[in-house]
Amino acid sequence: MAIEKTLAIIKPDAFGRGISGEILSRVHKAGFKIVAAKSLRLTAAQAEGFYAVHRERSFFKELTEFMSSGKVIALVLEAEKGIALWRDTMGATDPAKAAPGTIRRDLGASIQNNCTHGSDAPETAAFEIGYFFAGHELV
Ligand code: FUP
Repeated sequence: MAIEKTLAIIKPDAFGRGISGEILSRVHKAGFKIVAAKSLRLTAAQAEGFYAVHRERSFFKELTEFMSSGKVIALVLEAEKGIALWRDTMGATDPAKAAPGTIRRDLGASIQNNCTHGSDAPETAAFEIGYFFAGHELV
């Protein structure tokens, strides 16, 4: 058994379009336990810190402006092989390339406005969960 926690974000495009409930429904249907959840609006600096690994990428400014443009819901999800399971539930980064039935394919509008975020490895999950949640919020 490899029960893993992963950090998911319902991004500003999805929150603003009122489809957070649809996404949470898919979280449950995929078999996740929601360990923690909070709604917040990131500052520009907080978005830049979260995506620091992408600092040199051409889309960094646009991405961090978008991620600080409105409220998000940050979630800690837990399941067997939860990191890969959430990546599979979301689908590929670009909704046009995502598999049918995935969140990004069904609900995403563009590579930037792709509805959700998910950690891509155990190390990034640990960093990203700690970025949004204190230890006492995860018990
Ligand atoms: P993912 O792990 O699927 O979220 O994708 P990446 O870590 O590669 O990219 C992080 C975010 O940057 C994506 F969710 C959307 C944004 N992005 C762009 O806006 N343009 C690109 O060309 C690639 C990524």
